[in-house]
Amino acid sequence: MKRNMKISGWMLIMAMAIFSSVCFGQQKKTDTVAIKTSAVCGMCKDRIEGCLAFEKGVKSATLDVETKVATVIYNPARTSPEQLRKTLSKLGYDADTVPANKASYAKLPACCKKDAPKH
Ligand SMILES: [Cu+2]
Repeated sequence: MKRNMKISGWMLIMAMAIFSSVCFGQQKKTDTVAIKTSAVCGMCKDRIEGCLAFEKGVKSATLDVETKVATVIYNPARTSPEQLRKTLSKLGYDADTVPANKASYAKLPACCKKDAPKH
């Protein structure tokens, strides 16, 4: 019984060492990409930032409503700019040369559509 506890204690330390090295490894390897979107307003900003934040491999995402540029810090081992553009398209926004997915774009609130009258 005592011996088992000793072994499991060592295993716990080993597991923590592996886990922390994985975490540090991921923190080092990040890239930044700026993607031009068709975002219109603050709602678009929240939608895009909120969605990208949960995207696999994304460390952080910020959208500038003025320039419509989404700046994404990501782990290149887990995602790519192409993948991020696809995600934006699926959300209903243009992303650089990738046009917005038509069905998703149709579901956006009127004020968030790129061809909506200025408000
Ligand atoms: Cu909007």
